[in-house]
Amino acid sequence: MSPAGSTPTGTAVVDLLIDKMDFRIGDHVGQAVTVNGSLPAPLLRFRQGQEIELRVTNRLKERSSIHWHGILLPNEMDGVPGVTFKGIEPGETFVYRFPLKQYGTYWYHSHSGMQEQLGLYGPLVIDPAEPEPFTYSREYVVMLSDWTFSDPMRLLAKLKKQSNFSNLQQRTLGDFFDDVSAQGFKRTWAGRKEWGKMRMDPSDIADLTGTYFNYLLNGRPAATPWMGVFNPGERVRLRIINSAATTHFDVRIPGLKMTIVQADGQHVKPVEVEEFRMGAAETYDVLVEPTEDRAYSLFAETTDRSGYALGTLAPREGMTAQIPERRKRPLRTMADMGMAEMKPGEPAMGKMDMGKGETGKTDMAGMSAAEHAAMTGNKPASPPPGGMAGMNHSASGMAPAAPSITPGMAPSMAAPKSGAGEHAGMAGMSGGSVAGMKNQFGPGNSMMAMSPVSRAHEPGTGLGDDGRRVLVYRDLVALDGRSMPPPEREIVMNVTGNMERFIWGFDGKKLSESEPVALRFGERVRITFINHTMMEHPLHLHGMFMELENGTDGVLPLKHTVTVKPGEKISVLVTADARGDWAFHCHLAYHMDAGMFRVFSVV
Ligand SMILES: [Cu+2]
Repeated sequence: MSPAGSTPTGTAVVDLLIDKMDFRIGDHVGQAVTVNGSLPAPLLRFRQGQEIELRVTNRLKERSSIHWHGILLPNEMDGVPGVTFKGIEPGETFVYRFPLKQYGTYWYHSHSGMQEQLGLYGPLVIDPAEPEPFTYSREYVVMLSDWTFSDPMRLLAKLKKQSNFSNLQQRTLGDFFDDVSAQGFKRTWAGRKEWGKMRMDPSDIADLTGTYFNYLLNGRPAATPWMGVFNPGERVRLRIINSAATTHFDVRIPGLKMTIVQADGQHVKPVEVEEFRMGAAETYDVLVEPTEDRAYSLFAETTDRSGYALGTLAPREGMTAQIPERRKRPLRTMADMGMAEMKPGEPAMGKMDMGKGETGKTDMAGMSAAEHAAMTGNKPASPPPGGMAGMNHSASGMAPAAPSITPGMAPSMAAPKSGAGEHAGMAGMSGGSVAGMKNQFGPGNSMMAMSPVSRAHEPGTGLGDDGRRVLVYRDLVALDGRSMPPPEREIVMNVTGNMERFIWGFDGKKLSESEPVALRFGERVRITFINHTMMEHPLHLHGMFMELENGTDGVLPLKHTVTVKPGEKISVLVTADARGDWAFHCHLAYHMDAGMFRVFSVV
């Protein structure tokens, strides 16, 4: 499959040509950035231990680059303009050469501007030197992405400029709680219709949605889906890669169980699930065994439910499968939004729907006692009385109280496994001091996680409450026999944001305001992420794997991308065994561009 040639020394050589070409969906034609005329870029397939030479020629009118995502390689081969090299000028050829130390499913993409979203992403598969701990008779790469006919840079500008959306959202929430204090809950709630008239941004789930995007599977839209053929009874391996610029997907194949065998290219203890969430840039390899002589839908629903990518697995070409219904738009919970602490028996502001409805307007769901009970596992409280003591956002009202219920927890989130999610939550909505918590991070941040904890046992917002067995990070256990010394020190990285201004960063700072994070060559560090924002951020480290401290008793899974949930505190261990300056960033392209990016300097 790979277009590789080889040199007399056995080095695999591939020529890759970056260019523009038309990309069509239905009657719509846009300009894509392609490699060798293909979107996605062609599959590159090599063997572990092989030396490879990738000669990349840029035929665009602007600078370009290719980064080999998740690959352990010499620093100058990493392909990040401004960090590891200058980038590839128009007309220039850059030769990447490095040995492949690892096995697994990875991918490659541009690290320049928004070229990645416009098509410059492709799969990179490294066959292992050792036999794998599982067998299969057929395999497919499944690449998920989010295509836009808009200019992504203009979308970013719009997100920055249309801050009034989220500005409104923030002021409105503040106003709401002020009103609750002043006139009681009932009257305030009666005014909820007014809320519907206000324009509110769905950015608490996703910055950009199906309105702007077409979701693709192997470059094909849902209307004309990609198809993979199988013989009933065969075991099929799917190498699923989320190469979307800014979209997380929930993946399932109705009628089939999926056995997860690799995460981010590395073997894990097999886990059988019916659905799993993929943060942007993550990969999962799954085995499926379709036994029936029928077609199955490979359904990758966006986490905001605004669309889906679709594929078909079938015994013969031309067969179609039933397409699942999209689920209801998920609701961020109080825990996600900073209202985690409430006293039992009080009427709960159950959950708020901050998304745009089908009408483009906003509604607020939740609030019924029954719903509250469903979410908290508590008995239904008496009918919602007026007043919401404890819900005003003054310092006293929000002061963390004694052990308390968790109003916002969806049942799945309040899963009794460890109860850890009970205290996840944020204070805030505006800068300055909120809920008695001081905003330590300045104008680049607008919320504070009140008592963040690991949510590794939770499937994530809007997932896992319909009876399916869903993968959680806690399930991931590495298969390798690695045993590593404990970390020598801890680095805390606060994941921060100011939605009002569409600033994203760490510790309240954009990349341009930051200093590199210094690591001593060879040292072991624990990096603790505290997410003060209301969004998931898929955090990606270049050059080194992160060992995810997910609470397993087994060997920690290796990840190149760790999706940190809203209000979550979770840590990774890193051995600084690769010299040089390495990029570390949120893999949501719009967040990365807005500043959620750091340089890790290993010297
Ligand atoms: Cu992010």
